[in-house]
Amino acid sequence: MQGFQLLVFCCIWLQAWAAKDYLFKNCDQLGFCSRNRHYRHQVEASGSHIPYFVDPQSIKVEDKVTGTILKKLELNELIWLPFELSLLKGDNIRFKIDEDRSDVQVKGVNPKRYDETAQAIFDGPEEQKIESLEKVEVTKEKVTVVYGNQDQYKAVLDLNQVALTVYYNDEAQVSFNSKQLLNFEHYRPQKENEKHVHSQLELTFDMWKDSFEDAKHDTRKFGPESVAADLVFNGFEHVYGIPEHADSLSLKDTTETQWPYRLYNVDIFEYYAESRMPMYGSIPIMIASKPDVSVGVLWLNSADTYVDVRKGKDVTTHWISEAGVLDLVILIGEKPASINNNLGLLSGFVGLPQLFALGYHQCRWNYNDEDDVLDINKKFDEHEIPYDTIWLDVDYTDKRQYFTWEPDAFPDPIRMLRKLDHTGRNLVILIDPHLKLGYEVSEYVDKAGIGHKDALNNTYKHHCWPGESVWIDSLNPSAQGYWDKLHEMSTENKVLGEAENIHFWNDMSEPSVFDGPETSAHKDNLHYGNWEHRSLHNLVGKSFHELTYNALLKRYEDKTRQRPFILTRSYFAGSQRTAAMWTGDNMAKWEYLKTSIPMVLTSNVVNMPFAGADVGGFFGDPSKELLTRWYQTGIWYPFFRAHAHLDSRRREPWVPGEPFTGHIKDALRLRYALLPAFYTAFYESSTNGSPVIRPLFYANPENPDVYGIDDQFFLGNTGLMVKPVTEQNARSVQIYIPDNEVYYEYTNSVPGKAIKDSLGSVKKAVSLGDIPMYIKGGSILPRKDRYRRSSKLMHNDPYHLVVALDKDGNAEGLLYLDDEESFRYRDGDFGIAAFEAKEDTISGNFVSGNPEFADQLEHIFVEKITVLGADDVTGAEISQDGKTGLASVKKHDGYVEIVGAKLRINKSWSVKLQHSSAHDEL
Ligand code: NBV
Repeated sequence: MQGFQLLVFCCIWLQAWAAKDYLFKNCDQLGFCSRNRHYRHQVEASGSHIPYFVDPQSIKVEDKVTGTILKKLELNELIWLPFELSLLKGDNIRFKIDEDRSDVQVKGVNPKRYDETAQAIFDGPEEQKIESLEKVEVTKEKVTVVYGNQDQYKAVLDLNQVALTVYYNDEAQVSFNSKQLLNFEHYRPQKENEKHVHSQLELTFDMWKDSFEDAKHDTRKFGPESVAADLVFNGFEHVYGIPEHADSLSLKDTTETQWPYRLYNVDIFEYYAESRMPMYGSIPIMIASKPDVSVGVLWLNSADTYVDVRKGKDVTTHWISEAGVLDLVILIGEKPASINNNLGLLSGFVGLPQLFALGYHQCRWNYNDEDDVLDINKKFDEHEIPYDTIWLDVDYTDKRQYFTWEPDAFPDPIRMLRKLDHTGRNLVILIDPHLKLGYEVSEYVDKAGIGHKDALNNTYKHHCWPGESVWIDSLNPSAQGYWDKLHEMSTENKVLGEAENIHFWNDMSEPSVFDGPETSAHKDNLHYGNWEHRSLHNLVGKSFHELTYNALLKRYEDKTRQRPFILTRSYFAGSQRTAAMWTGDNMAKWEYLKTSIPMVLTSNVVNMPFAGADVGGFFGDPSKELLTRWYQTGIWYPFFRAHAHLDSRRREPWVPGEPFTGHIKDALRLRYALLPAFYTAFYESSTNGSPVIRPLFYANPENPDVYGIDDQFFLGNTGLMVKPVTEQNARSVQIYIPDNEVYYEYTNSVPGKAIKDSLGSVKKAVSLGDIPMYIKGGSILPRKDRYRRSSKLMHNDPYHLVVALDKDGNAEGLLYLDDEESFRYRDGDFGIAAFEAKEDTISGNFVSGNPEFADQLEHIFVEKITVLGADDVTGAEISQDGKTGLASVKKHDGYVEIVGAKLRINKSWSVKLQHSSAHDEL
């Protein structure tokens, strides 16, 4: 479909989708959600609940505690639910409840409850995550488990209530089922349903069918099978996480609304800027923090899930999943960052991206042909604007058949790639999981039986972009070999050839099915292992980008060993290991610019830091002011890409003209100057999970006023605090200074004075060119200031250190270095430069995993040091390699610049500051 035809199709499609709420089920419309909410209301009103208790005789203590929970039905019949209480790496406690379904048989479907979500989330074999429990005490009433190197943790399972309370330093922090909302809908034959239901407490709504319009053919072979429970965060005022939602960072009270936070990956068309409706990805992780304790909950379930949040003196949450086992991990630590570290020990940390992936990405739907691509590429240079990657959306393909090129528009893609490479640039192309019927790739998938299957086990055929399509089942191990072949690096591969600068965008992988219920796959579809789609829906997108990732590892194996770059729209917990995400189809409106910040922060606090939003807004045409402000905000997204819908006008940085283009160019150059800081923040995140951009409560958990702030943040550990302008016609902004440390003005990275009487809110006047920035005393920020066409060309450029002295004249900072593209850093080819300012001396120390790698950095220097808070400095004495010398000092109001020094990054060096008085004495 081309040109006019495409336009007509899109208009019809747009109209059809204009009002879309009716397409998505709210809690009242979903059997499992409304049944559990009803149950909660009944429990709260009557004080009674379905009896669940642990059979004390069943308890066994080995590496973990195992036993049986008994659920008592109205007629006193008992249902047996095996449970496990175990300790996982990082002092994380896990509680899992399953159901013995060995007697259940449903033709063609795996009868077990799906229990492979944990393995999909964990970054290694599940067994290797388990630590042996050592201090366990069992009485008739309870099981007590003490753990942690100082016995600082205690988990107590009350056997009569099946309530689990986790203590830290003797204070109860998180409780499971203390409100008695545990509800485990066990298997029962439909005709016996009545005797399985507590008539006073339970609703039978949609147990055996789905009455929602486009889901009414759902076969629901197992009937009701939801799992639900309450989790109380004791003494916490705010909770965060459970993306993806277009909402505030601190989660809202949902108990009186139709929309608890819903986790169900869908292609949500024209989403609202503020909503608890489901979106493209989901990460079932919630975190909370108070001055001396932070906690987290990881809900190991990939089915359709709702979370109700009630805020009060504690935060009470009610988690409800449609199917699967009830499985969760409770994490506790002192600081919010310790929760990120503990999560990472289970699900892995963000994969360290190639440096180019942190540069600027230029995308639109579509760049039309090779000339268009090369023209855009050239214009960046003409305007002296740095950029790294140009993107091709769906229409680069021949009739939307992935793994083909439109032959007239892209007659020689390898030639085009070579030309891009010549300027250090890359290309990203889109590959989706739906494969148009009637061409080689879809035919292979169909015949080999590696596609999604419908409820009758036939290849699933439905509609998406290209028309009728099949979907590759990325959960089927046999799909990998075929995907590897399609991505192979070889001259025989006519599509991708041996190009080294081509990367991938996996879109529509929720999966998006135009004629499917809620725009997605039918819940009774089958995947490899005969698992119903309903139980694993939320991890399908992750399995798809992992399929691509594994194929790319093989593609690069012999030649470049480069780290794959993949952007995915759909994701799940664990996606951080192999892909970046973006927030999908936003709109060119101010409220979407604003909401992008809490959305990206939320992703960061749940260990998925490589996140961004379409700069400029996907649908519509931004005003020049909005576009400028969006670039000034977008440079802080860890993943920084501009993108636009097919119908929107061209809006590359030079299009709006002056003064807008100038401001956009300044913002882009600032992002490039800060690449060393971003790269170091990613390195840190890849080793300890700390967010790349982080909310204020990470640095100041002691200050209760920072917990609700989500329009201001820090970049990694750099001390750089930013408040992008997101209001139309803004003349001023309110900045919140979170503590009594000294903060220096650093707007647009122009050094300035310390803010007086810092703590609290300060008003700052802004103009269109301003990006309000501050740097906290005690920090050292590494930058590279030379303009280059792309990040690749900056590799050997010198550094500029910005030293912001704290009240005592001290500061510290880090810089991570490696080849910026390959996995060789894992063999020791990396270095860390640690910088310090103390007692009037600034110093650098370098450690490397490999002396040969260190030697390769021989020609990389620190050429400039800016010192904020030291305006009386008059001289600087340099020591390096046993030699000393003097550097020039330029004095400014409030800061000094030390220039002309060539300090080797791979060696130790120091710069002694001389003050006017000291100078006089000399
Ligand atoms: O491939 C076209 C678009 C893409 O530009 C966008 O970024 C994705 O989120 N894609 C969705 C398909 C549907 C667009 C209405």
